Amino acid sequence: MKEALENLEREALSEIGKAADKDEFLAIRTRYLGRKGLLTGLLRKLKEVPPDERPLLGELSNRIKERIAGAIDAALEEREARSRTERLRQDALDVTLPGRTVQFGTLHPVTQTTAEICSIFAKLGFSAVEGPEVELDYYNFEALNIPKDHPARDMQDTFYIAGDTVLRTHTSPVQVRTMEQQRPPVRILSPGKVYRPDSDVSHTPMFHQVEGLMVDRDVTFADLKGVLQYFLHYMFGADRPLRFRPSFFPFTEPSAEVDIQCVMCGGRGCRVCGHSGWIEILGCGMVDPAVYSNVQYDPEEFSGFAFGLGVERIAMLTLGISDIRLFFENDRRFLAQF
Ligand code: 2NL
Repeated sequence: MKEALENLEREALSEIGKAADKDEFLAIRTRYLGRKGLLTGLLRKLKEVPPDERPLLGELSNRIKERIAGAIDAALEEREARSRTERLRQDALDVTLPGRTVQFGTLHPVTQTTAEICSIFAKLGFSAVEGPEVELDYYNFEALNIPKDHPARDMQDTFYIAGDTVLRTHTSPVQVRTMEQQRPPVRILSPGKVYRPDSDVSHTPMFHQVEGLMVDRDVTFADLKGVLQYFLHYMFGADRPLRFRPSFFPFTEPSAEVDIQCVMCGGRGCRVCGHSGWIEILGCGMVDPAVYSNVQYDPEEFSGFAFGLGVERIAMLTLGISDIRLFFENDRRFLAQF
């Protein structure tokens, strides 16, 4: 009996030594230690041995049971530890590796320039207003004192949607709509897209404008000059010479255009400024009384000025861009530079 028990232990330990995976260990446990297992089978024969030998054999069989169970547990634990170490080795994280760089987008240079223009005028109390790009003839032309036979209304200069509907050719209609809705004091900017059927090296059929309008009691041409000089000195530097030249627009009287000294050649003359040393930067003037009558403002009580400028042109000058078409190709190598 004793020998049989010792053989059983030896065989069990030898099988444990050879087992390859968890299932095999569990199978060994069942086969030797289970309720119908080999050890239980041997113990059943205990009643056949003389009673005085039973306690020792019982004790021996208990120790064998514990040793087999212990060996299985130890082997399972060792396997578990080994596979944990292997997993850790494979999942090793090198915290000294450089991180993956995140590619941030950038605001389009036209968007950046529009925002900069608006933020300079904001210091003077101007706030931005937006409005429709598909506009009624009335707001785009009629209310601005642009007569029916004016060349700006030509098919060549305006995208017509229908008889009375156009793509706005400037953002002035937003300002007319604002004046219809509120009485002076008015101090607004109207940034946005405008459309004209031009397409060549210096014109795109869609471009961006910022217009401004200030109407109040006692607003004079001196206010216009002061406000625009303040803006241009912020935009191009306080030492950049300016000049106001007389001009004409149907919606302002008197009207002027403002030039800055050429930023490329410093006034000596180059291709950018057409060898004049000056670059036209905006148009402006005192709002014509004919416009006030269309929005029920009393021209005896109120006066004001308005101006309009092209954003692409300003962006080209401040950012050193030579071709307006670059703005609309959306080449990331271009866009990522700003
Ligand atoms: C230019 C000229 C200008 C205006 C726009 C304006 C708007 C209202 C009333 C009167 Cl509601 N005037 N806008 C005035 C003068 C010039 O733009 O050369 N733009 C690129």
